[in-house]
Amino acid sequence: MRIDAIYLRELHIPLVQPFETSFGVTTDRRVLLVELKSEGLTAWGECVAGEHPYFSDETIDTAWLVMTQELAPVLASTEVEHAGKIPSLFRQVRGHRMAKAALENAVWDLEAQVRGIALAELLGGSRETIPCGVSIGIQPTLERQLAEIEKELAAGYQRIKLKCKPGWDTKVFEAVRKRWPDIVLSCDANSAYRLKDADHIREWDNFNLLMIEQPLWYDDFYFHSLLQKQLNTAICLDESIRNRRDALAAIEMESCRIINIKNGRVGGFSEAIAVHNAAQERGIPVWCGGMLESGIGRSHNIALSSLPNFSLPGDVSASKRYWKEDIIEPEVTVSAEGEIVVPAEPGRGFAVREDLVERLTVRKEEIRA
Ligand code: OSB
Ligand code: MG
Repeated sequence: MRIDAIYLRELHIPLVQPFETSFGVTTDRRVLLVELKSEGLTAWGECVAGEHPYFSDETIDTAWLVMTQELAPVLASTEVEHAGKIPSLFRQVRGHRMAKAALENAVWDLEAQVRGIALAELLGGSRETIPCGVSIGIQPTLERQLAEIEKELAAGYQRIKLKCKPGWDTKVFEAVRKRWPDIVLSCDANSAYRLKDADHIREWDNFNLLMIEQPLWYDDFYFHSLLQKQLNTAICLDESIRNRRDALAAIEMESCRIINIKNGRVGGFSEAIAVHNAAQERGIPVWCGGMLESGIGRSHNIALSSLPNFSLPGDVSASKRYWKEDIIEPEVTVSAEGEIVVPAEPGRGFAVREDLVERLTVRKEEIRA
């Protein structure tokens, strides 16, 4: 596959409602897209880095820099035979996994088109539909929190994940369980607690949570393993898992019993598949996380979620939860049973609305060999 040109684009798109986590509030997204041109085909990638280095140390500005200065020129001057070889092409650059993923995933998208098969099939996926959950941000009041849950349950979602932080945790779980004793419920602290909070966190064992996501430090395994020993509820790691070796360390140390896979966080589809396989071989279920993606990243997440060990509902939900108008068509929809159909057409299975992308673009750069 000869790469004719790579375009980086920054789009500004407001979210339909603010999304609050323990590390901050997002109201508008700066979406970084990769547009890959190859022999008459156009493939896409999305960089999931945030506007600020709060979830991870990357931002869309660091990603732009590393892509334009280091990664994209290397990719543009290489005749790629298989997307799975991209990680070795980028190996000289340390870190910057979200930047690498955006480019690598565009190559997978391209390869699926070239071969005329669905991206899900190219990745090794087998599910025809994927089970969907939602991640609900921290709300201004308990009433609003309950109303949001009610709305998403009515929409069919199979699992509700509540963002939490000190002061917005036990009393919320208590109120939710009182109203809905049987729904599949989990929480995500995004590293807002410390080991000294273990007694407090242990109270959550009363709420039959499916998992507690990333309660402690964003880069930790050891203290999570100490916490997991004290809990009945499974810990799920998100931020800490950067690659397959991290997954092996976390599983070996019993730092978690479930793993959230985000293809951006681990550096692209190749490593995401490696994490998936390592977890599967050890009996650890995984699910696909989300990063408030536009339709492009969302369609890539759907393809990834079709792999067999993505057995728990993911955070891959409908376009309309985030966007007034998505940049793909059709937009992503969720059935009344809380499922998304994995497209069977060649490539991503969702067309990019290039006119809309162009209108929303505020920065663009071309990279050629
Ligand atoms: O920790 O999973 C997370 C959004 C931004 C950054 C981190 C996270 C999240 C979410 C939202 O939970 C997932 C989504 O619906 O895209
Ligand atoms: Mg998380």
